[in-house]
Amino acid sequence: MRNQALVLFYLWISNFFDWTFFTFAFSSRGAALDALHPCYPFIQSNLTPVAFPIFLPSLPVMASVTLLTVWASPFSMRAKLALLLKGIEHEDLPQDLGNKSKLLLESNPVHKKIPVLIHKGKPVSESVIIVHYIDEVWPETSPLLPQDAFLRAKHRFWTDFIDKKIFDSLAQFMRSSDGGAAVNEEFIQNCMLLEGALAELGSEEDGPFFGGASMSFLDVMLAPYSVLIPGVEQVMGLKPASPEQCPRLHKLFGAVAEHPSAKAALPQIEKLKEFIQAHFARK
Ligand SMILES: N[C@@H](CCC(=O)N[C@@H](CS)C(=O)NCC(=O)O)C(=O)O
Repeated sequence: MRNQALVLFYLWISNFFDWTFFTFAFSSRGAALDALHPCYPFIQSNLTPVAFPIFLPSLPVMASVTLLTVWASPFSMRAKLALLLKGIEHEDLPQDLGNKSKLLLESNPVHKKIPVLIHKGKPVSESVIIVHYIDEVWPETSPLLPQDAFLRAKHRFWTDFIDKKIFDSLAQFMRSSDGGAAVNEEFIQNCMLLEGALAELGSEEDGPFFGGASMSFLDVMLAPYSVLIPGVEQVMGLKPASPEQCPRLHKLFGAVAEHPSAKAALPQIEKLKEFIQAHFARK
């Protein structure tokens, strides 16, 4: 009876704290006061405040946005870049794909792949879906998808093309045992198709990206290739499309290399080359 009364008291008090937190959070002075709130660590970590007095010493504090990553994965790079472009505070949890963590297996039980974005305890998988999610949940800063529905469809179409054609021809080249000349040619043709999309969708006057002066959804999808292509070229002899064949793509990759968020989200080419050498180079 006494225990039941205690539990009820905790429930009541935590609801009260929750209510006051949200009242503050959405007021103009609220943001500054949030950190003073006794339940702030729980709200940040998505642990219910009911547990506050009981479990505080034993609970791990997890950030409200966590990214399960592998630094060399182009798919992880996309998610990381979207978070950085939008200035979203987050924590990276690097994963060992040779020994998958319980957290990864539970967060992405279908594919068991990185990246996984965990937001307020809820996991979102697949890089394209993650970047969509980030853009929808944090729409104010650096909007990625265009307002216009037709242009959004175009971004989705070319994203699908990047994953099905550009990535696949690059992966086939890396796996080929005959030097990969035929698939290399296919890769160049695919890059030229993408060049056409860039000329159609991105105004050169506005800037180098699909989004003009700032990165858009398609730029985030494509950015990892600015390190991946030179990496595979320098380690495995891929022949990339020339600046004459793809002038806009070359400018876009140059601009990605200079972009502060991309610099932080993408690995150094030298480091990536070591990874490619160790994992893919033909013996
Ligand atoms: N379509 C997925 C691909 C993700 C993916 O292939 N991740 C790889 C690393 S680059 C992975 O986790 N592989 C682990 C496995 O296949 O077991 C996405 O866009 O996120």
